[in-house]
Amino acid sequence: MIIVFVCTLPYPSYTARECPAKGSLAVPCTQASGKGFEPVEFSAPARVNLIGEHTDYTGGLVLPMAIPFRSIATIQPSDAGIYELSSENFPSTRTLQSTQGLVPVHEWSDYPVGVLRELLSLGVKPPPFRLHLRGNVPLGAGLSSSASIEVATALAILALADASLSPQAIALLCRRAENNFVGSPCGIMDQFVITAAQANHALLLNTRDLSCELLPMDQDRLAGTRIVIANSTVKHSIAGGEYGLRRREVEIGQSALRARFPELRDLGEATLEQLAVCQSKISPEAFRRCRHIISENGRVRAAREAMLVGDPIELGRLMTQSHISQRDDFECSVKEIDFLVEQALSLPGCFGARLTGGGFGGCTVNLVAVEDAERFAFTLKDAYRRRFLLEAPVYICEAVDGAVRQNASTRPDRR
Ligand code: GAF
Repeated sequence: MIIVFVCTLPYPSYTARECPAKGSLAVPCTQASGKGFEPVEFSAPARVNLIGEHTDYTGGLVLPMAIPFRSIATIQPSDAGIYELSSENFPSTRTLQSTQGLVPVHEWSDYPVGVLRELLSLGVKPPPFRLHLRGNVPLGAGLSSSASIEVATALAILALADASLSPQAIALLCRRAENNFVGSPCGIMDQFVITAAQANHALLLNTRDLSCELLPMDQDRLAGTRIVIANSTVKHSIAGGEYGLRRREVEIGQSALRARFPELRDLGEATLEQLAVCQSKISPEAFRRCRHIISENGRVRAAREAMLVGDPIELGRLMTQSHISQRDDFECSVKEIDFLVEQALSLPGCFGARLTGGGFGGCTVNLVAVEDAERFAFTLKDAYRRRFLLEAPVYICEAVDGAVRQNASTRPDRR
């Protein structure tokens, strides 16, 4: 069976738009600690990155969009005076007698508890609560289930505490929770797009200064394409060692470049010529990792241009180049993912294909002509089953809005 998610929403105008990430996102809840408070729900999407991989921890560019899988956080005050966290996807409930001395216990609840701790450190004081999480984001698939949970949790706790923060501040807070509490060395891409995304747009983010731009997914011939995601079901984890190892290699290369070229703030500004000058100072691995990052930033800039003129051929070509760079230079692909990419590129209507997300498993993202998308999904799944005896769920996605309060009649203020 092909799992297909298609979300059809009206198309906005065909220009890049300023990204309103600095306005207030959380909806204050005035009945927060009073009797009769109805449980409120906050829903955060998953994300897929179109291009710009592993560039978000060295000041580079990323181009993700939000996709219609959701994490939903339901919150209500607790009469018992304790904090209770539960999840539909995991059997254990975590109970906190107080918010003092929170420590990780190395299971799912570290994500919401890490968010709670970061909110407390900003002076947000929620009353005791019951928080329940549910959702359908595939776990360990590189589609950002953890950031989705973090953002939904942050919005829910903010509402209960009658507080609000900008999407940007929420994204930064959730990343701190993941870096400092969960212990996973991720960048800012996932949390940012999950808070700030807008329907029918990809979000171009400069991870150095968090400036961003919304790029239409429906410009000219791009309107005749779909984003198709193929899940290898090979589990990916950024808390695992490989992601951190790659990050350290990149940072070693970045330090060598900055020592030689002090005007460079980070790899996001470096050129391949500057890297060549430093080649003898760094290991061959660090050189290749940095070559991926620097060339990938160039591909993201070119992808922006391709999107603005609605050129799926050029956008697809850049995506495929990105995959080759991840496979050969960054060495974060696996055989199942390479197979999915090779098969995809041999199928009618496919403009480009690549590994998306942290790597070492997870999903591919493909740009496919709309009239070929269903057949593409079917054929790709079939080829994967024959080769690996595994089912690869395939999702046909449109870009959706970032996190929202779900059961309110009004949308969060995004100005
Ligand atoms: C994971 C991380 F969480 C992101 O920050 C990013 O580095 C990505 O891998 C690779 O581009 O999703």
